[in-house]
Formats: sequence, C-alpha cells, structure tokens
Amino acid sequence: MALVEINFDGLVGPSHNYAGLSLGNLASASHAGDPSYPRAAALQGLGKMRHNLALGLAQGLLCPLPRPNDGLLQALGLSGAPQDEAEKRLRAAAWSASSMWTANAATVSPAPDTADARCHLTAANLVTMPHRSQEWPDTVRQLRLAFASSAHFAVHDAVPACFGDEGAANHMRMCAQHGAPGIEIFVYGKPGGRFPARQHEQASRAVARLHGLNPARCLFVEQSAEAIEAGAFHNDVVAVANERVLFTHELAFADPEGTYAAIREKLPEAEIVVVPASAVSLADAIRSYLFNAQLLTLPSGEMGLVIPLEAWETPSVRGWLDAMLAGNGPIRRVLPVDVRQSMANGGGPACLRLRVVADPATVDPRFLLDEAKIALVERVVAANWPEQIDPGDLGQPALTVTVRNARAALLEALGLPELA
Ligand code: SUG
Repeated sequence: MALVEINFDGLVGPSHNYAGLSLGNLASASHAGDPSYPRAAALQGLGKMRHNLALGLAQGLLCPLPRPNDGLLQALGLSGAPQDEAEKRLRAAAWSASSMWTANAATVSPAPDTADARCHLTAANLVTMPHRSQEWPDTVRQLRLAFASSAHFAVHDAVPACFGDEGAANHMRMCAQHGAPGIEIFVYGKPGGRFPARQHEQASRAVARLHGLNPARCLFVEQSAEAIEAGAFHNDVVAVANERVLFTHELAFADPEGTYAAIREKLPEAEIVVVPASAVSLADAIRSYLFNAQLLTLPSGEMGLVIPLEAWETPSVRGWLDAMLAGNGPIRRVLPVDVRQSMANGGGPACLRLRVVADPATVDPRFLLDEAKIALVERVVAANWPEQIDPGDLGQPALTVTVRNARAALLEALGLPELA
C-alpha cells in the first residue's frame, strides 16, 4: 500500500457570492455586498489544483453541494420573498457556496493512526454558522462515495450539534512521513470573546474517540483568545503542519511553550518554525493568510509552502519569507497562487483543500484529477458558471436555473449521477 497525501480541493460552486455571513471572519465581513465572479473563482481554484498537480502531487476534487437549498428555506418557512434583512441573510445562506472550503468538510485520521488501520473521516457539523450548518449531510454523502471502500475507509456522520466541530481546519497531524504513525493535534477555542469560538473541545475529543486514536498520540490544545479576537476563526489561519514541521504564529496557541514542549515530547523529530509578532503582526498574518498555506512535501523531499498572493504582497510577510528562504530552515520553497475570489470570503489555499493520506488506488477515481480532467472541468466551468453575481440577484428564478444546470453539467461530465 502506497500511502500518500492527496489534497481534495473543493470546486467553487456556481452560486459563489459575498453575503457577509461569517461573524469573526474579517474578509467575509469586509466584502459583504460586493459582486462576486463565480466563473473566475472556480477557474482560480482549478489553477491551484493544476499548479499542485504539476509539482508531482496527488490531487483530488470534491463537487459543490446543491444550491440553492430549497429544503433549508422550506424548513425555515421561507418559501416567498424575504421580508427583512434577517430573512435576506437566511436566503443568502441557502445560496452559499461555502462547501468550497473543504478543510471544513471533515476531520481525517489516516490508517497508520487508527485502531482498525482504516482511514477515518468524520464530517464536520459546522453548527456555529447557519449557512455552514446545512453542509454536512450532503458532504457525508459525497465522502461515502469517494471513500466507499470499507476495507480502507470509515466515514462517520457529524458529531451531535451540541458541540461545534469545524473539521480539519482545527486539526493538525505530525509524523515522520505521511505513511508513518503520527500524532494528532486538535485545537479548540473557548467561548466568551467578541467572536464565536467555533471548535468545541468536546467535539474534538469525540472525533478522536470515533477514529480509534491512541490517547497517548493525541493533543488537545487551546487556541489563543487573542488570535480568535483578531480574526483567526479557525486555527489554520495561524498555524499549519506537515510531517515533522509545524509552521505557526507565536500567538496561535493559549500556551505556546507548553504546546511546543508537548509536541516535542510526543514527536522528538518535530521542527517548529515560529513567526514572531515582532516580524509579522497577528493582524498582518490574518490579513495576508500567510499560515493558511499548503505546507507540502515535494517529490524531491523538500517542503514547499503554497501561499496566497496576498501574503507575497504584504511587506512584513515578504520580508520574513525572504529571510526564511535565505536561512537554513525546513521550508525550502515558497509558491504563491491566485485564489483572490475565495480569499475575499476568508478562504485561502489551505481552506480550499481536505488532506487525506491514503493509497489513491483505494479512492473512487472519479474524484481524482489528472491534467486532462482539470481541462475538462475548466471547460464545464467556462461554459456554465455565471460570470457575475450581485447580491440582489440571489433568489432570481433565472439565476436559480443557471446555478442548478451548472452543477448538473459538472456531475454529468464527471460521471457522478449519484450526487444529482
Ligand atoms: O467558514 N467563509 C468561510 C471561510 C472558511 C475558511 N476555512 C478555513 N479557514 N479552513 C467561513 O467563515 C463566508 C461566506 C459569506 O460571507 O458569504 C464564509 O463562509
């Protein structure tokens, strides 16, 4: 069994729009009401997938969920036109393309870490934000299709809604190599601040139990209240790990030194790269999404950091990265990509992907990409995704038809009638 890391990117859906739905996500709030460009957004995402595939890495795709979600509107008694701002927001929720951020689709524990030696995935309930809480039943359906081989995978329903769970965005795995047993680090927030703490400690503990993880190989770490307050609504906005390396802002965790010591105790080969606030302020880190990067092991064995262009263009971040590259650290390449449409809603390169360590031969091939399939999906997007959506367009019958037909064209092209 050749276990490799496969990045499953969420394709930006045809209803992508800026509705300002995520309290505590500064980008979402500041772009509320802007026109969005779904076609350009999806093509940017596909450009990132092609970029990473060309690095020699395994790449997968998850499809957008059905939108608008009439079932949600009906359940809320909202079949007619919205009567006030609150109802407008609920309608926007039913149109949200937020499932593109597949780092929030599930938490994944690869086979080497679990008691039954299968890769376990638990869909995230995303209960803190109404527009995200509708995702998981459709997500779990898609995961059960992509990872249908029960000899290799176990896909769990979301944990009960009493505890908020945001999936892999608050989970890091460190190990000597992807295919070796690892330690799993669950990061939770404590409520009470200006912004919601979306990940509950008890949700993380439930996921660890469901996955059959060895408690001695797990860490449950509190995110710093300061980071949440500054707009780090998920831990992956301020830290990212890959194999033996943790790349983190100094203010990411409530107890940074204790966290680093606990990691080193469980994984002596760990290398922890800390960016001090004196070099990159928390505000710059969050605005630029430096840490919402894909930290990848390249086929050469070197590590590369796929960052958003916004990070490359932020002077303090650029200065720190240039110094890092000139030094001797474990991250040897920095690779900027353009995902500006997603970034404007608070989703960087790391948000757009779900990492699954598995043998690609055990995954349904319809969810795996090569160059030809990326080109196929690009053609479908170019022909079917709306070019622009203005906030006032949501709910229009013609746009509803366009959005539904666009997704249907994608499922047809990928041969995925089960998701229709
Ligand atoms: O949940 N934005 C997403 C961004 C998710 C980023 N994911 C990770 N950090 N892993 C969120 O806040 C904005 C939607 C809107 O406002 O229209 C939104 O849902």
